Amino acid sequence: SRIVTTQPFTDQKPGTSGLRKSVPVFQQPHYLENFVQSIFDSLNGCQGQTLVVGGDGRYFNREAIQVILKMAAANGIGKVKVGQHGILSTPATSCAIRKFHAFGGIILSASHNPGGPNADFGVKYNIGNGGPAPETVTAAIFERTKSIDCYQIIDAPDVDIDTLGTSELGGMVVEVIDAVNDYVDLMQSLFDFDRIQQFLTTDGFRMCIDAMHAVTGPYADQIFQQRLGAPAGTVQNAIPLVDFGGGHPDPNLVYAHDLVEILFGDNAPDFGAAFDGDGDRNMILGRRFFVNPSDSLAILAANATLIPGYKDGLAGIARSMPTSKAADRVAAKLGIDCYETPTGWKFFGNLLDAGKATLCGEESFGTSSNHIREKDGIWAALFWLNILAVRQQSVEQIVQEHWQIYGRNYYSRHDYEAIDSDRAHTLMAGLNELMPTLKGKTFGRYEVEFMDDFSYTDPIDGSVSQNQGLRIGFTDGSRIVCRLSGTGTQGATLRLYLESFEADATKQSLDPQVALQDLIAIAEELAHIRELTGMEKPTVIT
Ligand code: VG1
Ligand code: CO
Repeated sequence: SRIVTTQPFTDQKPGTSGLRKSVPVFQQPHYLENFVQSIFDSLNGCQGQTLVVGGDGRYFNREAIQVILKMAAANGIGKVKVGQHGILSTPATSCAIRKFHAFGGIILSASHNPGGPNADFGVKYNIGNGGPAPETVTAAIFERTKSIDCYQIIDAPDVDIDTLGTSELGGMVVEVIDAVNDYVDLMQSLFDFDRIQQFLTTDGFRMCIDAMHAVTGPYADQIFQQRLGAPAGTVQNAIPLVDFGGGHPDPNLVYAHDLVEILFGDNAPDFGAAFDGDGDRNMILGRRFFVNPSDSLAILAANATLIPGYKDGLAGIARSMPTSKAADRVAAKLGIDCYETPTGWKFFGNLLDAGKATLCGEESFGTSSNHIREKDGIWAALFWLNILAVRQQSVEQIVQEHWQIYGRNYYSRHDYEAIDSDRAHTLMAGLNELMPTLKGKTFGRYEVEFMDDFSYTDPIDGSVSQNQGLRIGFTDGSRIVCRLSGTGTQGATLRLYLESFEADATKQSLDPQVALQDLIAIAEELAHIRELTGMEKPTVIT
């Protein structure tokens, strides 16, 4: 192996989910290598062990995999299992790490960010439980990037990653694995495939699945069309493309417009689902009906015992702090705990490992369970389909019945994307200054009960994560939350989260933007968003 001298880059701090930068940044000489070597240098005892490597197929995926394979060999890794064609969805990677008892894995993805020569790329390290590295590990990696002066790599021709099977690379074994099969087997062990198949093929039920030209195409084709018998064409945009067909592979009402048009159009099907770049997010739609992700988590929890994999009930539920409290109401009724964690899937890992939570969710279109340690888009769609097949009701009916029983947590997130960083920090600092004085103040019918900067103490290992978002809580349980994104690559993205509760079933059918208009106005009054961002309205409203 060859030792290459290098100099540190100062900007290799992993964010909410790995290191994300534009492709040209990653293409700078030594940039990727420095980060990968910093990962290896931060792992104790990885020599001789197995790693899983794959990505979402975006531009630079294949090149990065070759570099990682040659560096892994030089660093004494025993074996790398790599997804065929370099493809593995984030949930499939988590599944593989667990199934093969690997030491960890490297996922190449910038998730919901666009791909292409001038778009984004990312690298994420997952630990042996299959989940994103916790903050202790990402902090160690970042520390290492600041002082790194050399990396190790072997000189060898590129490895064939398109043919299944095993080869040797500088003393390391490379095994090219089928990207889809292990994951499909896991799904089949959790859900009633026979029942869903019958539902999809004989009951006149119609659906549309949008893979957004990202990684879930092959998975969705295999599961929905091949195994469950949905007609060809059910999965659209099914071919993964390096630039996602020029789209923004983020399954929300703005970026998944193809699917939204179909589900809100004439002769709309009964069910729609879209997934993001790396397959860990999901958006669920009914006929002319949007399911808010926070509601989705609560509804999955309330219906879990209808699903074979969860028939014995849930140990607990966990949600990220900005996610609505709809899941808390289900947990209370079930007599189980509901945990509130900072944004980012890594914070669920300990709760899942300790058996304290079975289902987890984030308002950002993320839901999953203890079957892996990542969020899982296709899993969420299957969960919904299994519920629909058992209950024989529409998506809308199921959501409305849920609200009648538990009340409705009106919820919305407003994103202001790619705003000037300095302005974003000024805005947050201004809001922060209100902290000592806001308690007890009234705004119309809302009285401030507290304002704080969310801090989380992990109940398993006692680690503390501070500054996870500014929260303003009102005496009636309503909330305004504000934080800056940790996944963007251009300027800053401000996220404003709004929530109020409506127990009265006759008042549950408002547009959330209307139901939340007073809170939206209060947020504007306190944070001066329009003035400081220079934007008249958010880029994305969920
Ligand atoms: C966003 C979401 C967060 C999610 C993260 C990674 O982070 O808000 O809930 O876990 O993306 O998702 P941020 O810091 O931009 O708000 V993914 O699918 O991009 O790995
Ligand atoms: Co993702």
